[in-house]
Amino acid sequence: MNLPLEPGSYLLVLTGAGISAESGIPTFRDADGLWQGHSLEEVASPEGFARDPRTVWRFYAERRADLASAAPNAGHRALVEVEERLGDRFLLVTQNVDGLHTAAGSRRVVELHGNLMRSRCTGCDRWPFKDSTVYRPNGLPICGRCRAKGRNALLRPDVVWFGEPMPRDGMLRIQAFVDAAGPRLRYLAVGTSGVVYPAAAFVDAVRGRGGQTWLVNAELPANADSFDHVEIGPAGTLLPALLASPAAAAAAL
Ligand code: BJW
Repeated sequence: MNLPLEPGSYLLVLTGAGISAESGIPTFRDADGLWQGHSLEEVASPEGFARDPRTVWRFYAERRADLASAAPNAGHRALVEVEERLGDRFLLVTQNVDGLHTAAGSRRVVELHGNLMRSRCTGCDRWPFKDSTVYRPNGLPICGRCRAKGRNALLRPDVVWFGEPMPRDGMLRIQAFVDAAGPRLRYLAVGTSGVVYPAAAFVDAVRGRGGQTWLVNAELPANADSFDHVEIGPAGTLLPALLASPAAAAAAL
């Protein structure tokens, strides 16, 4: 199938962990949804961090280490190509914190759940900063600025945990894009289980405005019934065909 992008149409894409699976990055819920026996809520919530910051930092340090050897795959690259055709009529919203869309060359990206390779302080308002440090298993990172003032505030990864709000600028950007697109909006969700809000509800918002909706996923997600078109399979294989330009799609016939 080819996703028809008539002249003037807009494409809003939502990606989840599934698009990075073929880059070797584990998804959250595919196996048993556990990390070393801990539930996702234990390692991805402010309450979990307050209770056991060492375990939470071990989870993120391990993922930082894994990311060092990961590279974008054909699914990421297919999204770069369609962005090059659509320009400002394209917006990519990712729930992933791995930065692989940007590494592939995507430019119009909203990182809805933050970025794994940034940290911020839990005690002061210093700006989030790039941080690829794989903190030692038993050490806890302390903010250097707070320490200089005699305080021991912990650093935390600059990601969005359960119960925390989405970045305001990102949500405003999505709203402005949807408003500009009006009835010319096309929506594509890729590699996401459709259980985490607000992202899981984007499809209903688009349909409520008369936009058409597509899904590419390895299996039927929780919100599959909300989509007009569903393709089941690996994103790295399906996306290049779905998003091929009309000329490329015709040549492939
Ligand atoms: C492939 C594939 C291949 C595999 N090709 N496919 C409304 C109703 C009910 C609950 C809520 C609601 N509104 C809010 C909530 C609460 C909560 C929530 O959604 N809870 C539900 C779980 C019940 N939401 C929140 O708390 C959010 N905050 C919020 O709403 O704030 C409101 C607020 C306003 C004002 C003030 C204060 C608060 C925050 C959610 C944050 C989620 N954070 C995490 C961690 C991020 C950091 C990190 O990475 O560690 O985000 S949790 C985790 O889940 C991560 C992911 O981005 C997210 C989604 O997971 P994803 O991407 O879908 O991955 P998987 O593993 O679930 O699925 C992968 C899929 O890919 C599978 O289907 C595979 O089949 C498929 N796949 N290989 C294609 N090759």
